[in-house]
Amino acid sequence: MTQPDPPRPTRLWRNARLATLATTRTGLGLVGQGAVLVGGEHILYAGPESEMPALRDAGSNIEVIDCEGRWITPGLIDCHTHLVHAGNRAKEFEMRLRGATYEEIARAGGGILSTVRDTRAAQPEELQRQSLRRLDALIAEGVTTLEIKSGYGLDFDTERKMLRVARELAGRRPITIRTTFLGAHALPPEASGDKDAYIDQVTRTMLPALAHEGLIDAVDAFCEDIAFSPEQVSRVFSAATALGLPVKLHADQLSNLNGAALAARYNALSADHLEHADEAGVRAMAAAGTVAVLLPGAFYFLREKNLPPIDLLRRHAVPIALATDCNPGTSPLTSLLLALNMAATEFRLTVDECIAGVTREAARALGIADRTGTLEAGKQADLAIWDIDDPAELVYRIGFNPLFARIWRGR
Ligand code: DI6
Ligand code: FE
Repeated sequence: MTQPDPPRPTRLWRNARLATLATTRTGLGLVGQGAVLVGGEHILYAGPESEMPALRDAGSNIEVIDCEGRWITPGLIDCHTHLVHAGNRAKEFEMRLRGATYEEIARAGGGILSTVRDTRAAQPEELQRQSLRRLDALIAEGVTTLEIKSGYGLDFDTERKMLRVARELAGRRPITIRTTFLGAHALPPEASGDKDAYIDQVTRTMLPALAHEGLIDAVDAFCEDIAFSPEQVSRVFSAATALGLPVKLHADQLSNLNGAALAARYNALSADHLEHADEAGVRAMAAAGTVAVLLPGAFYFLREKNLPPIDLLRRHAVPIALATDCNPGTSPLTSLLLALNMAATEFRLTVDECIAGVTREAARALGIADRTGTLEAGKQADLAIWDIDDPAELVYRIGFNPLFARIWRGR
């Protein structure tokens, strides 16, 4: 079998400092005088300029960009969002300021269900319009890959509408979108309190049909007293696994229901939140290779007190990713850079952990580490170029965007 010709070099970014995040290097994989050579959509070389292979054709057709010493990182990856939804919950925010808790509002029919009402009522065009505004805010900070969950439909038609709108965003902007089916997010009002019957509908009707339509990259669930039990989540995960779909879980956010261990039992890509996870859960995640996705925006907005078990995650070498959790109820956050600062300030993550958490480890949490998340030959040419003097500035600043340029698949 003949190998296809390697792609021809098309663009070269030179005179740059690189944070490659390459696993073959330590820390951020820093390169002082670096270059990134791209052929079409893919990286051909990323490393010291002095070691770059000689260009064929004397570089005649290659566009050369002098970065003037700026920093290049992999394009950022937001691996946990509920970006597609209609309306907002500013009124509930005011109720919480007057003393109501998130759980109280949810039990009284507000919370997730109020966003379900708005999302069901919105035409697809309107849902797209509202979602694009949030998407543009993330793109402006160098995000090149984004996960989007359903879960504000809770009926077949609206879950499908959300997933379709999510997928269609990729046609409207230069970005990679990964869609996650979160049918088991909350119990819809028409289920009249029967969670088991609703889970039947999720596993027997919604999931197979939406998977058949090709709308699902992964399956998520909310494991919590106000949502679904571990046993109900298991049924969702078994159905997903039978369809060949990877799973992930909103685990141990508000209480410890052993969600981390449950996720690990199904070889989940990630277990997310984890404020109440214990050592048994962390051990299970380590053994299964499940990524811990930490969501400092939700921790901040709910004024949580329980920190995720950072030291246990480190001790057991569980990979840590970070995301915005962009959603109208617990994390109305559309800045991944701010999430970095929060993760450092609230969780005491190091700068290296923060930056790896929105690049290499976030790619791993989405199961696409072979395609993006680092500056390495063979990966997609997803780059962020920054006007900074040190990578720590990406974590240190609050509400300042130093992005200089953003490249998605070589463009
Ligand atoms: N956990 C969360 O933090 C969000 N969903 C979830 O499962 C909250 C979603 C919302 O309140 O609208
Ligand atoms: Fe979430």
